[in-house]
Amino acid sequence: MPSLFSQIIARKIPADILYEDSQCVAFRDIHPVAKVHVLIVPRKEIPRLGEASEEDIPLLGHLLLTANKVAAQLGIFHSGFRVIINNGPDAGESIPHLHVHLIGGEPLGWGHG
Ligand code: D5M
Repeated sequence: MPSLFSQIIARKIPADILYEDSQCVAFRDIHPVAKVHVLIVPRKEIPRLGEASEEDIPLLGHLLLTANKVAAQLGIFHSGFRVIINNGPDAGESIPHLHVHLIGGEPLGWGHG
């Protein structure tokens, strides 16, 4: 069974998709914790960061550079933004498909995310 995010990537479940390329897709988080809250998700279904391997190093870098790109696209590149990856239960990871949270659009306290 494809993950929820794979179903969004396959357009089986609707989402506000802002960016996509051959390796990843970015769409707005359904429960935003700040004015801008986007998820950057690899097409490859890696369950979580802790299960990424050496072969995923270029993909992991690509996800971070995509955060830069989407931040610029949304006009928050210069005001600042935060990227977060939740890994496992204590971090509150709820969807077992690796995703980078891009958060910003307002001053962020440490309570965000
Ligand atoms: O983050 C999982 C995130 O996924 C959480 O912030 C809500 C978001 N989410 C859940 N369902 C959807 C849909 N259908 N569209 C967009 N965003 C969604 P985690 O790091 O696992 O806690």
